[in-house]
Amino acid sequence: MSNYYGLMEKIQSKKAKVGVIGLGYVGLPLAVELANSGYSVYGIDVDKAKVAQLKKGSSYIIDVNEEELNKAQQANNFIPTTDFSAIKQLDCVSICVPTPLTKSQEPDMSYIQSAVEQIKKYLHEDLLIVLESTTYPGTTEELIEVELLKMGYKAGENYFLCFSPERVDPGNKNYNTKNTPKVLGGTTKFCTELGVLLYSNFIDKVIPVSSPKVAEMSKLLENTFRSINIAFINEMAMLCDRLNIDIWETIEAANTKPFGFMKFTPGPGIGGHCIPLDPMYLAWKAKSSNFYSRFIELAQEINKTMPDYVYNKVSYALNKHQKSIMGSKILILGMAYKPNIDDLRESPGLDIYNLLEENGASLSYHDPHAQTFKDRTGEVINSVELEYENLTDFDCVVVITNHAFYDYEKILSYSKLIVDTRNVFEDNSNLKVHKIGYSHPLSEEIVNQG
Ligand code: SAJ
Repeated sequence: MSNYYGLMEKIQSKKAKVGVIGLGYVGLPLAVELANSGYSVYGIDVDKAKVAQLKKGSSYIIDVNEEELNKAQQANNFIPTTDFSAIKQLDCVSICVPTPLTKSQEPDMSYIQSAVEQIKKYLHEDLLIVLESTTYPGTTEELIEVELLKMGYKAGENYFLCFSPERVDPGNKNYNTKNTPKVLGGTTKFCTELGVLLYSNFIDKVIPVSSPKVAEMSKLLENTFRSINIAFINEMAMLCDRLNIDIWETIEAANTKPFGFMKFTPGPGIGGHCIPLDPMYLAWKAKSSNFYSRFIELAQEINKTMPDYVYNKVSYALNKHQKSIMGSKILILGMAYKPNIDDLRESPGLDIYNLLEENGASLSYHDPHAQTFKDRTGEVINSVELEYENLTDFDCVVVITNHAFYDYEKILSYSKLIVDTRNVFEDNSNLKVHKIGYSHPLSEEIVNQG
């Protein structure tokens, strides 16, 4: 029988030793928050360089400042290590490893499976295991509960098992690990209670649900909802373009409705570690249950076509000046997947860069945060220096990511031709600006060009 009450007391008194497996954008903030709330935390990662950097008190995660990291280490509450045998002495362990997609767009569970294999090596009675990695409903049961049962460990009896989805939004200055409400579902009532007790000691609001599956599904629902709504507004942008109606003005008008409407904005496509991937986990699970979710697949398809739409917008704009993509000097401003961060994962800017390059553009990019990337041929491309006065040298400037860094008045004043994918130039009277979700009526262009 479990020592449920003993573990409860250890957690409540913060005598419990807690481990975090995976020290990325989810695990490192979690580990530091846990440590600074008074727990002794082992941060376990397979990447020796990450562990070495952390040991030197240096953070590689935008949301973990070195002051917080050093505070945890000075209190001897945070021990970074590559040694999984630390699990032997842990009372609780959270798994925060990646859940990417394979090349065939299926869930890649290898990181979770590797973490579980390590836990199995050092498993002991009364360990509380919390999986945080975003995954399809049923993962906690299939990859952890079933596996440990084969070793004689029954969740809720001689160890405890929960799922609690991460809700980290990198770069978000308002929401962090501590103040973002956290959903948590345990395999049994005891599991849920212990998981809620631990997480409530360093997170402001913890929401218990009846099972790991509900917790797994809630995360995918959140992000699939977002993907579908972004796809919808992207499709409306392409429609409004065709109708010479400004989608951006239309959205602002609709957004005055105080109920029953939620604002999303068109863009060059969707990037990041969540929105392009999470819905595919749900679609895969649906398909494996003989359920085909048309919404999810259609949303992915529409979002994936946005780079082509932007490419065609650039081609249309150059054509108005009797120019072609081939041979035109084009500058992309902003390559990161969203403003004011350096993350290039799945960024649609990369697709647009490749499309323009494949079609013969003389291409450069600038990004104040994402200084370098590899193009489709694997060549390293570096950001150019930005001199606003030199924007006149380019046949077209394409705003892909609207970083706060940019002086948009200077961009407007010095550029000969602009394609705007973020509505940074709201005024439609300037014919040198072509934005997604709107097209100048032909009559206007003829009149204005005399
Ligand atoms: N995007 C649009 N139109 C929109 C919103 C986003 O085109 O109306 C694009 C962005 O440009 C970006 C992509 O979608 O390329 C994803 O943007 P995002 O704002 O969803 O940012 P992410 O990927 O960092 O999403 C995270 C998610 N957080 C977690 O999964 C824990 C997401 O659930 C959050 O809603 C989101 O942050 C947020 O609200 O900032």
